[in-house]
Amino acid sequence: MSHLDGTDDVRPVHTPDEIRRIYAERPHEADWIVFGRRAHADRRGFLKGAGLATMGAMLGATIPFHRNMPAGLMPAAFAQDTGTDLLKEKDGLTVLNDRPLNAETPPHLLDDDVTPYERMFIRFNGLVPQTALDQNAEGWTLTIDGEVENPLTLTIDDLKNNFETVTQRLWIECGGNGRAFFQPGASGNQWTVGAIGCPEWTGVRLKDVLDAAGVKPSAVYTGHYGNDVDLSGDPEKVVISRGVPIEKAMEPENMIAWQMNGQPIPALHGFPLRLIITGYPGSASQKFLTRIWVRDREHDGPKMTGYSYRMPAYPVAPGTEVPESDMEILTVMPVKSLITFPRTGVQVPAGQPAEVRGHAWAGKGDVRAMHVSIDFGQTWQEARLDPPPNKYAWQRWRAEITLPEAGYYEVWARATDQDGVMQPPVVPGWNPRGYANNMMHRIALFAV
Ligand SMILES: Nc1nc2c(c(=O)[nH]1)N[C@H]1C(S)=C(S)[C@@H](COP(=O)(O)O)O[C@H]1N2
Ligand SMILES: [Mo]
Repeated sequence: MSHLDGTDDVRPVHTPDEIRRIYAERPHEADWIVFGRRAHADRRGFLKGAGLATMGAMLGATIPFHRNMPAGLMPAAFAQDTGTDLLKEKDGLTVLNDRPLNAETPPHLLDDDVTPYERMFIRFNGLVPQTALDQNAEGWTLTIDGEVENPLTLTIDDLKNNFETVTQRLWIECGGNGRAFFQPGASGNQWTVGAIGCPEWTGVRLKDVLDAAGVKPSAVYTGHYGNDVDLSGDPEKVVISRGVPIEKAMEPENMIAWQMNGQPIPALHGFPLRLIITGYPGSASQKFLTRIWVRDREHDGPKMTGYSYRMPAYPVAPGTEVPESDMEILTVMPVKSLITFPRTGVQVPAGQPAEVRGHAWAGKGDVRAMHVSIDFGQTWQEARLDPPPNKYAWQRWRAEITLPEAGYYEVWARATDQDGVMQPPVVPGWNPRGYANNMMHRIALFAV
């Protein structure tokens, strides 16, 4: 049979937005609703007849393996409207992948002290959940269970009414930020320097909520869950579920947030609730938060095990095949900084002072010092470094440089953490998946 038989019956009648909504709300009837009046599944649940023809017409192609397509599974082609709608208000981000959606911010657009929505990087392992796209928080609950005396199921109002509300600027950096510079390269999003941002979050302390649940002495680790959906569309599949040691979870700066920059958390950043775990890779900061499972052992959810967010337990030569048993969980992010002004490649007047500025941060907490070099690291001048407005916010630094004569220069920027550990000039500690690259940021300047 030709799949496009009876084409007069198969005009697309739903927009991609409608299709996504129907699959989210009525998965069992979705094929029938979306793909036509005469659509019906056969005994094994596979779509055939006019429904299949409609689906083919909407895809603009026949489906050679249509016999294997499960019923009720939205075609991936409709699964996420990428690029257009979702990124509408984002400003100048570089899209690294559109399925799942991943986009980073060029460094010169990260100059704000508080990163605005428009310039906050986006990292997804799966699809943006429909609840977030619809800004629908109705009936949303957060469950705290596992190794606790009183398991809790809290509404957002419970969080707002029963715990102290706090507002803090907290940076989030993807563990894979800087991956693009590793040689040999690692698979995954080729983040350069822009998978970092420091918005202002409002919510409650994770610690207060865990205290209310009463963490048992047997607690070892947390396990975080959200309601985002796997790329396959399979609602049973957990996309990512990471956790942190219970001692880390109990630090007072971690938050369960419902606002970003004074507004409900936008769809792309975790509406309606997200966790913020300070100083750790961004993957610990679960978006669309529905559950925190307090565990009596190291958490083993998706992306917690194997090579995900793990580093070799010892230094290895680039390209080494490291056995899985020698991989350790990446925890505290290394000290790092960015030059956010001026933009790389611009001209500045020779022989005159010019301001260079940016931000510095460290997973351990405050950055101790900031230096810049205009001579490829021969000499260093100390920059003015502001204290953070609160712990785990990034810190503003400024330096005045003078490029002595016309020509090509590079500005290198180097942060030093509390223990005197500095950013390296070259890529540090090669690792199989390309995490935790904190090499110095540098920009090109032409003095004229
Ligand atoms: N539910 C959920 N939470 C998630 C992720 C995800 O894919 N799903 N990605 C994590 C990763 S790897 C990072 S770096 C941050 C990115 O946060 P952002 O997209 O708000 O910038 O979210 C984390 N939380
Ligand atoms: Mo990440």
